Amino acid sequence: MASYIDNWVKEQALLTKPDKIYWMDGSEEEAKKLVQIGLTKEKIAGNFTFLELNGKIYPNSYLHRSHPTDVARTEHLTVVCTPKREDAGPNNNWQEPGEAKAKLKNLFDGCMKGRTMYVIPYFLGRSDSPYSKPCIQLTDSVYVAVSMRIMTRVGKNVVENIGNSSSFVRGLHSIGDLNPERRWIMHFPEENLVMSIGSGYGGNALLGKKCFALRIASAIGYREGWLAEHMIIIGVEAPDKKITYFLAALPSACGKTNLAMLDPVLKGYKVWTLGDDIAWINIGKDGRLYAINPEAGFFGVAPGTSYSTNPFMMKTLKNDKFFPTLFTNTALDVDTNSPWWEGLTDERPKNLLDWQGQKYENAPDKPAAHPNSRFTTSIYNCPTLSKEYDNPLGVPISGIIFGGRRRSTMPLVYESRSWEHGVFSASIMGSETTSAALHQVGVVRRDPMAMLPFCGYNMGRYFSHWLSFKNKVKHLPKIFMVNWFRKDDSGNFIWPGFRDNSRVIKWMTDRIENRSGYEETALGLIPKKTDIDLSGLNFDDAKFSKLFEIKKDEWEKEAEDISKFYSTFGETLPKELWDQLSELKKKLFGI
Ligand code: OXD
Ligand code: MN
Repeated sequence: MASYIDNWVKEQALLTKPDKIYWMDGSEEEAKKLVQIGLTKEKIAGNFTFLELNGKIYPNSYLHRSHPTDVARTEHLTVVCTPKREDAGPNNNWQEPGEAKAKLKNLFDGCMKGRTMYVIPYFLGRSDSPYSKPCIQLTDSVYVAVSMRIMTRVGKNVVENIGNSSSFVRGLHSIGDLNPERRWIMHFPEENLVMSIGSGYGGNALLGKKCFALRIASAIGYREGWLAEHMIIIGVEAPDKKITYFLAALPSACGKTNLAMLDPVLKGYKVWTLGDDIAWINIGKDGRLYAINPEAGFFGVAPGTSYSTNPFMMKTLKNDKFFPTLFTNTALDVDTNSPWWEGLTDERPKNLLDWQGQKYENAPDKPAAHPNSRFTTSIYNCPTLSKEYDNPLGVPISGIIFGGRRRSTMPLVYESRSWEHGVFSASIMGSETTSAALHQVGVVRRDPMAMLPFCGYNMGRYFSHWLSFKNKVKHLPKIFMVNWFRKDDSGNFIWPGFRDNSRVIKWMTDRIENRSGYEETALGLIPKKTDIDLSGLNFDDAKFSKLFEIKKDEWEKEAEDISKFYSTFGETLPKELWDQLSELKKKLFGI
């Protein structure tokens, strides 16, 4: 009898009508063959999928230029399909599953004619982890197939693991005709199914990432009692060699990857990397929270990455342990045949092609690399990879950091007073938007837990789920809020950020160990100037206070905005959060 996998693949092939079907085994040899196909056969928007880069500078690296209208996640075309609208919640676009499938069937019908269908069996998490999930993605893009090998654990063992079970996550993807008019990223959480058509962009097309590891997995986690979060995982080693594990949630393009590979300025401190985007969090046998990174690679934003902002990422990109590394929509330095992006070097190379392959003419408002240009590289290339990365049980979490990009209103750091207060603080997060998704850049939008675009079910219920851990976890982590991006009245960043963020993290580890002081504010506990190591920095009392200033007029607006946001969830928003908001208002305004 044919297995569920065979049957499902056959059904999708009957619908999409590819010329060939190819089952991936995840080997390096195979990856080389697929890259060769991208170099010489398969094209995107008229160009070969891959262009070989200078291996002496960036070994095993290839440049990919996407269709010019396909450069970021398209949240307005991303839909959660549940029988009841309320199950998707106001945080998601919604469509009834039957209607959605009827529309998609038309679009998928014959869409792979003349193309190869790649069958990608992959694990999110290690195959020997009790927390991992087996998945199958189908795609007609060799770029997606190669990217999935980097980002997940692709292998024949997945098919063996699934065997005759029907329990695997299904992802059907086609680039279609790349027309945004015929582009949809549709999720069916009740069937563990994703159908995505019309885009080859990472967040829309590598279904193991945002679609499955966050949207579908968050819905599974809600049903099964765990959390799928938009979080990095790091181990912070102190001079006494003790390692404290943290999770950190920041919205897209707010420096998460830099934080995941931080090179601390403080002597004796080290950061070990376990993940830069997604964490799956379970309650371990000892009653603590444990996190694994379901992914196996980095899909990071290139602009701004350099030897000064993130030396370990630069080393990762030049490491050739794992084949291959991809660059997408960066510029090309013609003289060295290597990728280039704004911020990589102080001086722009003379002879540049822009991200679309055109000769770059210097224009201040037109960057050479796309602002959302990316690199895709294996986590095993990372020199700061934690020894615990391959621990199937994950690492025990002592602190959770939430933060956003705010030029005002939010202090550099505060610690929450309790689990409920921490969940509340994370639920009111806001951040200025960036270019990781297509929308107006630089406006504040509420982005609870940095999950607004990624929570695959009603966020009101998601907040209740978070609150419920209070009674299920024996040693709850401390929750901290950060904002590295506060500006002074002249528009300059007050805090230096980057490597100096380690000073704030040191305060957090000291708070976890109960060896550091704090001061109470309306928002939560903040460090006094003497509680935080500012050695070597020029911070007088006035400048330090600016980092923590709570301005009533800003908070009046903020509280109103939060109330409006909360109201959109109606009955599903837990009462505890409204209570927390009232309490905050009382503390801030005395009412
Ligand atoms: C990402 C994102 O690509 O959050 O990681 O947009
Ligand atoms: Mn992300």
